[in-house]
Amino acid sequence: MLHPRYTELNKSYEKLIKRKNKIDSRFYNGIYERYIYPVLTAKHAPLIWRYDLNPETNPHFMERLGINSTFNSGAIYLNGKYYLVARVEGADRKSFFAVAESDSPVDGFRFRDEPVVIPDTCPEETNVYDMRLTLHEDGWIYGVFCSESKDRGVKDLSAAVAAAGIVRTRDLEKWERLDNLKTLKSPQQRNVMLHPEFVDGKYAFYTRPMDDFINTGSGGGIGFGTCDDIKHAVINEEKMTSERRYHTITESKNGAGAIPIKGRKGWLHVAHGVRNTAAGLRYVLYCFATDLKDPSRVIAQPGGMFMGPLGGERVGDVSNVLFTNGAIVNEANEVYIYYASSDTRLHVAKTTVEKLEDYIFNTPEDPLRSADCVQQRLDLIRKNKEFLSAQ
Ligand code: M1P
Repeated sequence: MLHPRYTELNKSYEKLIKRKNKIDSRFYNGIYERYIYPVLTAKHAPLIWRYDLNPETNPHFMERLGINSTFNSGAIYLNGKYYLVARVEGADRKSFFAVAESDSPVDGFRFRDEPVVIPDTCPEETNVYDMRLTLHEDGWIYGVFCSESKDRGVKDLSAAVAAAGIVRTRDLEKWERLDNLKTLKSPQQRNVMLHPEFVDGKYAFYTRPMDDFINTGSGGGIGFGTCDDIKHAVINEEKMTSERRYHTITESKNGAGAIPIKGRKGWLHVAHGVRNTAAGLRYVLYCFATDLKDPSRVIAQPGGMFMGPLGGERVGDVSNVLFTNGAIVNEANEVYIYYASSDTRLHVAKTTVEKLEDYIFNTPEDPLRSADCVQQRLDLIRKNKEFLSAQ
């Protein structure tokens, strides 16, 4: 017999999954629209992941395996369906991946019954998270994620090593694990993603060289490198693309976000930038474009942030964080950016390829100094005054 609580919880679960999302009319910037409800939360985790339904072994109907959060999600559009491969974090702090799918880009995401099983080929791997999904021109869907292990070389208990794990699949069901990426000059890597096209006949990755697990140290920003063999990927040389800069939103670190979107003028990137504050690290999203033929070369980078945490987004397990590792472009050229807030839940924002490109190529660059910022703003104000007086 089913516990009466189950029926009750199941009802609210179904209500949550079927809840229609709405554009948040309180927000406007002309660049994108935000939606009121998150598309995934811890409550979207199916009840069968959390409860033992058998009253004989669970007479009090207790949650046996809690879910803490569902956030940073890879995203892919296949045969008219929207798929998210979310980072799901258990109450035990370990993350795993799970596929949620919907016919709509903004609501209705339902997790498949079982999480993704990644071949367990690295015995030292403790945690996996933040998968970026690339539908590559070679026909495979690749997932590049952070594979974290304990750093046994130092005494500090919390010292860890981040590497880029690589899997591939045809159907988001069966996953083949390839070797972790090796970058000969960078001791650690996180926020690595595979470019969707071959570059000079090679597989191309955006990387994020780091000296340390948290601090990037000498790592100057988002790197780029190519390799011949995706099954045993080795990058000898990383070029810098979008660099960290003093007194900007990328001062502490930055990292690739969603797989680049092919625009008319360039590859469009939505990445994250991090600065340090008295209240801790602040993560925001920012954009840049790289050259269509040479995707290592930044050709436009609007100044400042594209999106920062607002209202309730500001609070969570790791507060003051917006992060993305997935966006979808559908056949109408609508762009859905799946962004997580404060390492707790996943939201969606909507724009179009045309608008994103307009934003990236027509927003002024960061002039890097207050005096020049004033001048930049004065130019805008004076142009507007002239325009208004001509009306
Ligand atoms: O906690 C904020 C983010 O921190 C990391 O990002 P980065 O490597 O740029 O510091 C990641 O662990 C990410 O998952 C997390 O959201």
